[in-house]
Amino acid sequence: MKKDNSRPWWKDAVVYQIYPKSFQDSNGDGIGDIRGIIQRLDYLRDLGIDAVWISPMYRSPQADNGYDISDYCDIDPMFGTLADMDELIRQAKKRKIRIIMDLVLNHTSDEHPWFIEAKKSRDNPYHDYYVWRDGEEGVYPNDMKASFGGPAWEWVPELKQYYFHQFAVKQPDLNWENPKVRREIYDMILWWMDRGVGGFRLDVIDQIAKEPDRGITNNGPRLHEFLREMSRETFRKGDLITVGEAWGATPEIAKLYSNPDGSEFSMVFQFEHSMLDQQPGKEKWDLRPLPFIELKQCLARWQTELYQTGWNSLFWDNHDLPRIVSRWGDDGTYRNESAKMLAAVLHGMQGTPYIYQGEELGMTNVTFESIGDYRDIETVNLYHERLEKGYEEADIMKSIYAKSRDNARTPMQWDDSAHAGFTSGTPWIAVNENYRQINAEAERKDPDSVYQFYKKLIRLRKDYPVFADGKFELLLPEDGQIFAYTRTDEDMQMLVCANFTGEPAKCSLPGKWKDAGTLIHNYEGDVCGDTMRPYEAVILLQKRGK
Ligand code: TEU
Ligand code: CA
Repeated sequence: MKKDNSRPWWKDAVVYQIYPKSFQDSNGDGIGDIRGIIQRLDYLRDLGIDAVWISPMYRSPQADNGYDISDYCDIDPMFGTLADMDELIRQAKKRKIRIIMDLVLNHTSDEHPWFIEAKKSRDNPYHDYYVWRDGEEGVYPNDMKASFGGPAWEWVPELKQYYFHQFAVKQPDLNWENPKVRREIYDMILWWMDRGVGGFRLDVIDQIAKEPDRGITNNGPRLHEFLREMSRETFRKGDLITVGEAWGATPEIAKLYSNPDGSEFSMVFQFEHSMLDQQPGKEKWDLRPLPFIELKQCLARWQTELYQTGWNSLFWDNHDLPRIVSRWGDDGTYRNESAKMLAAVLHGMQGTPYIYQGEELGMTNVTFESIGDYRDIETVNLYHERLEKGYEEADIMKSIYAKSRDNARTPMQWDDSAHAGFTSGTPWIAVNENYRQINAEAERKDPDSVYQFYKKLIRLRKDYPVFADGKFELLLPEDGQIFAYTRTDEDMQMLVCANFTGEPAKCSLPGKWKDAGTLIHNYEGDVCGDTMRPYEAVILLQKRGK
């Protein structure tokens, strides 16, 4: 199959996300580390991915598992050393895997030297690196709230000022209006580029250009000006993959982030689809069943709007989201079938797919008995906040079981030995009990496993350009069970057809395609019948003009 060489490499790439604390521990302290990642690079090569995005490993007090950085140019001792990082980059390169670092540029830790200085006096040269407002103790500048609970303002009595934090109290927001802050950040990015990093994921990048006095957090007026400046000063000097995390993106905004002229990022990582199973206008904890037809409409709209004008990331899971097989599949009877179905539906679309560690095994959510077993600051704060507000404990736990970020953060399940082969010590967060059935070693031996299905999907993307460039068209938009679409390029047309439910579904689409080739299918046997079995999914391909 002919490859279009004018296409940037990352349009044919598949990215794997590692949450380093939970991936592989190499020294028995119960915490995953860089040496552990190096040990597992051959596993990743076998899977066939092109790049690995690793959640932050910089020096950090770990108030938010590394999303609170106290030194951008060093590795936290918990994860290893800078020399280990260099070795990881080198070892990954040998296997043609690029390392994508997670850049947290909206805020630092309150233990960052900049903030320690900033807090010393109003005329300290670092004071203006952060966002301050005068005030009186107990009288907040306004009623803005922080993401992890409580007000977005924290009082510093010595200065008689508040600092602004969109996340935890220990995550003060940086002041991007200050050109010195921007210069420091660009120099730091260039320093990592020199070390051989292959790309960056930009944490909550839509929130950097805040204007708290007007209540503006994301999509501030100067956002794209800052991003273009950053890109010009840094990323564009190399052949990098850059991905901007943007909860507040619309397709219009995404076209700016991922403009094919390369002025900002390679692609956008947006969450519209992932908020559909929460009550509108409420929080993610306020559950509602997934409105399936809206999901189709939402994904289809992004496919259509970004066609040739932008580029999307494709993902179900990350370190902030519950496990997709538990969320929108069936982690019981049809775990294997539904995990594969979800993979096929996602990987058939246009964009760069992201696989979150363990997703390729069909890892599931956890239900820890007590809040004491949870580690995530967001989950723990939510629990106490809702108890205080008078919610029933059982209801709170129900939300946590469905949506806690710790669902994604339990250790990677490598094999059926103690602690799933993740550590020889005591893991920092408990292992999911089902590791004896669900683990990488077993799935690599089993030709019918979720792992093998993912591996094949990754391969298909490399073999058939229609995955990267085919135009998307949604079929059967009103069907309550079937998710079906075509992708069409100059030569080929591909059909992705899936039953999104645990009940048989009427669908004659694959039948009409009876002369087409089957690229992948999650059941044995024919696909030509007019009924699709529970969670059945197939991808068919034919020459155009048929
Ligand atoms: O997440 C952005 C973000 O908005 C999340 O806090 C989100 O609201 C929440 O996870 C939904 O449950 C990024 C990182 O991915 C996350 O891990 C960090 O905690 C956060 O930024 C702060 O850096
Ligand atoms: Ca360790």
